[in-house]
Amino acid sequence: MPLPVPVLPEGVDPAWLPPAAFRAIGGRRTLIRGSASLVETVHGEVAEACRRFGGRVERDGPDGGAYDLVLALGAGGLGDEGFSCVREGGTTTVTASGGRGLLYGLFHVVRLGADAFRGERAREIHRPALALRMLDHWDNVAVHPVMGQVERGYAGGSLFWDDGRARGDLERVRAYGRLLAACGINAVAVNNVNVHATEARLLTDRIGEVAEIAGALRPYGIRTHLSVSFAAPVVLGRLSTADPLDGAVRDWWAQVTRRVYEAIPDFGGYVVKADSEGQPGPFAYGRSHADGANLLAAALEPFGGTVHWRAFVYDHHQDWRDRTTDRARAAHDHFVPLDGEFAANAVLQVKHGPMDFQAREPVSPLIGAVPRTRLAVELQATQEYTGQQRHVCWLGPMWSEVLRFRPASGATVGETARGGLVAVSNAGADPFWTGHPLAQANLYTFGRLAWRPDAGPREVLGEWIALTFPGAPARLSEGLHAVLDGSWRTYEKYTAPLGVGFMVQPGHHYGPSVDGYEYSPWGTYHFADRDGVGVDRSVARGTGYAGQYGKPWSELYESPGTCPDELLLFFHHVPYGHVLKSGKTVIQHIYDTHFEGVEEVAEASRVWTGLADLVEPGRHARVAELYEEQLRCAREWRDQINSYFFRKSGVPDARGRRIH
Ligand code: GCV
Repeated sequence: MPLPVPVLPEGVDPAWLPPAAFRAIGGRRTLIRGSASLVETVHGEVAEACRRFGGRVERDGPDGGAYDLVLALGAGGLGDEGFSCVREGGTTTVTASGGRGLLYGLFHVVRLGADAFRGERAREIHRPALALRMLDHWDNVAVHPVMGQVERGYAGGSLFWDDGRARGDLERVRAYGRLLAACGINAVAVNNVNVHATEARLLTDRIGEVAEIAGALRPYGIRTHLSVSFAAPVVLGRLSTADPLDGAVRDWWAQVTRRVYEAIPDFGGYVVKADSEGQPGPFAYGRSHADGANLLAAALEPFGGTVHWRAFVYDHHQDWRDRTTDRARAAHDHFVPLDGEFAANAVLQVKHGPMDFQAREPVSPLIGAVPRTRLAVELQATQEYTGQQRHVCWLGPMWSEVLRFRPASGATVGETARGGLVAVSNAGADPFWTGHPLAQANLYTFGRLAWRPDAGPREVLGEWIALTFPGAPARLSEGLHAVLDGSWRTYEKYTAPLGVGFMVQPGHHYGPSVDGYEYSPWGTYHFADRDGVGVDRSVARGTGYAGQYGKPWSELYESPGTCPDELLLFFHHVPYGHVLKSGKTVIQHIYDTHFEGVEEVAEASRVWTGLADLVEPGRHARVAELYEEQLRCAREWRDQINSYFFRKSGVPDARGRRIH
């Protein structure tokens, strides 16, 4: 039986799957062949396209019929997720070995649109470069008094949890799964890595609710994962210890995990934040993080599950006076000595930068430094530090730079992420899914880059535009490129300069506060004084962080003369008069970029205004309104940063502009 396409609740935006995106598939004669549960999903999609746009879909018909499109299971060797696509003699044929592959093949045809049915197409084989393409939701089941329902969520409440339990009506979750499948995502962790008391119970007596969500996501090829507390044996099991080497603890995890698989046979595994920002972990028992991860890996192993163990372990009670402790060093210091000790089904999940999802950071030196460990790279689609989905900040170019970076090991980050690519989701119950309608582009881009980390981000953005705005005239797609393509660099220009990071308001992290974290315990300092600014992380004079990289990066980052401009203040404390490779002094660069950043936002807002006749009014108005806020906030950043550095340095702007 074809699985009906999810019906979106009234007023919810179809994002990159508006019905019109399927126009080219409707009006054709389609054959679907093979049986597997996801084939029914494919059948449902095609049947819906035919219902809207005409055409016919047949199941398991004979070869040789005059079909426009054949979607067939059968070919071996393509893996569960790969597919081939060819057009010969007037028939476009997608073949796959597994149901997921067939579904991805269908969405490939949707992306091709009418081109899929023109002329001849040589056979192409498509396979994801990374087996795991995952979203982590930082969703709380209950509304947390400080963090709200979704920690660092800027898109309304949770898609999964409402009123203290799993949503009764999971049609929206099905629709979410469909959107994710259409960009290649195949795994979702459904709760916050900060596991509070209510959420801890999802593992045991509330696993049924997780199973309901898993049931809604499954038809779109998405496996469900759960964040768990390392202290669960104590908190839930009433054991006196959570020591990973204790036999009773191991038995407890084994039994609980068996019950999880009884409820969710295709369960993906656990995500763990341990010994991090107050979460419990193995350090309390004098054990290593490999001991901790391997405990859960052993419980999951009989069922084919994986533990994603986060490497975000650092001292968040640092004394700001202590110049020897460097938060940036922490992940490498903790985990490199453990390389080779993790079980095969334990994945070390590493944030892409050494600090915390700033607008500019170097690539984490841990990536490429643990060759005997399966590593997943974590990105942040939710824009905690990049405008909180009130600012347009398309992160495709940043992620692409990260994924193409070659650590000393020689392979790119994308190739090194054998354990997968993960993003903290930016989606929620907001009618546009992502708060800012243009932030949908980040979610889509993440999925496509996880499928193919070497894809050109601009090309991916073009796909998103073509799907989201079917039949968009050139003026609309050019306008969307104009406001999105450079938006990350614009954001970088008006916020913290030259890689130094933070300077945000403490707690919620929105808007400027240059010294907001300067005397805090969080290890996020800029050290500005009257002479200069930046953190000396050199080996010769500083914290030694630059030495955590292999060559050539360790040498390049070591000296201000060779360090890339955009990371200069991350690696060095330099005088305001230091001349950058661009030929400007640091202080003049700060002034210029902050004036430019605001002008670029104003220009993007003007471009958007000019698209009013081409964009549906509700969407246009929402973005226009958010541009007003972005412009206000960018001016605030400009004036606070420029005034701060003018007051510290006493150096006037060479161009005589007003600095407050
Ligand atoms: C879920 C940062 C965020 C926290 C988040 C943490 C993490 O510190 O501000 O909200 O916690 O990262 O990644 O675990």
